[in-house]
Amino acid sequence: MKILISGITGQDGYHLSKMLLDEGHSVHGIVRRNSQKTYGALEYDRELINKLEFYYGDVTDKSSLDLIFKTVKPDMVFHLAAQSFVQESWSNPEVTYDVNIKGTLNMLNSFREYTPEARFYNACSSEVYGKVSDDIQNEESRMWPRSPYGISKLAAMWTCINYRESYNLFVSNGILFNHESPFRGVEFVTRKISLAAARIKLGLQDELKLGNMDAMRDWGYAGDYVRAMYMMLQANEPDDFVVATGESHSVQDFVEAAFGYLDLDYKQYVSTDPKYLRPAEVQYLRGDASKAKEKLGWKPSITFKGLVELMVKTDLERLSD
Ligand code: NAP
Ligand code: F7E
Repeated sequence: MKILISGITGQDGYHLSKMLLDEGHSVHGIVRRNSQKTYGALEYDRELINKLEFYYGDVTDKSSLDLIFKTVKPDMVFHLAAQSFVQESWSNPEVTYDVNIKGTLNMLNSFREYTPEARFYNACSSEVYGKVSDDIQNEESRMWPRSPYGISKLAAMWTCINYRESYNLFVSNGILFNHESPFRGVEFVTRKISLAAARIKLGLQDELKLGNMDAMRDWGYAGDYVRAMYMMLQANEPDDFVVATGESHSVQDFVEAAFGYLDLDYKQYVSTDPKYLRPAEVQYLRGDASKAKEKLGWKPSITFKGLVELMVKTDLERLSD
């Protein structure tokens, strides 16, 4: 099959394109032109870059998408492109709405125009739950986003549902809870911690400043979550699915596990800095993936401890090379 991925240079783009190539598909990615000609998370794997087809485009530029859809004629589309950093969404709300809402609308319109028989995955997020009303969140839980990012993901998700219902398209939303890996951007808290712990161990850094260490997240492994995306597009019907581990841990738990793995006493290095606090915080998330387990047969493969150790170990190895 021919597969088109927006956001291919991000963490999930890396894991997804690798998995789809292994499955024997031809993988095509939309990349933004940048002055350094870098391929983001894909830069860790030059061999992978050489197996992918790239097209310059931007999801805010509909004409660039039209050209790509016309050229590739994909059988499956994974729409991952987004301004994905929650903190940044308060300082750049317009870009966040343009890319995440209008960008999704543009992708859907090109999809509908050129490949209406194909299948479309949209990357929604647990940030739509925000101020949670249930101890564990599923597809029916109240959605009360707490950031411009969360609002944009809610609007994009409903745009996808509306296109599915209005035009009979195969469009599915994955409501994915936080998922991490050694390919995670360094501004997100898990990678910020794993990289800092490795650097401190090697004497390259002597402190780590964080924001709200009591925030709790349901952290899974990105490699498992891209498998769920693919399963959604192989199902008989389009639908919306929560993907999560069902466990919630605090930022503090992550710090303790990461530093503990390297036999470091985190108290000597970690402190808080108000500049990393958010105007409105999502304090707690824990997802119920029962529907994905029952209907898709999906389940996660890596524990919280296993994930932390994988990230710290990889950062240590990369720095030691
Ligand atoms: P990421 O690492 O931040 O990657 C985002 C990707 O979007 C990058 O390839 C980026 O390209 C691209 N992009 C940004 N603006 C664009 C634009 N205007 N036109 C075209 N491409 C653009 O994000 P991720 O962690 O892989 O997440 C993938 C998707 O899942 C995102 O939609 C995110 O919001 C969503 N999500 C993520 C999580 C998670 O825990 N990771 C959970 C739920 C939902 P550049 O390299 O050029 O910047
Ligand atoms: O923050 C707290 C912070 O930036 C997690 C994105 O992939 O997942 C991600 O969004 C928590 C928050 O991820 C620092 O306040 C403390 O409570 O790693 P994060 P996020 O905001 O949960 C969702 C599901 C997405 O969809 C998003 O695209 O950690 N925290 N201290 C910190 N966070 C950061 N970044 N940096 C700190 O120093």
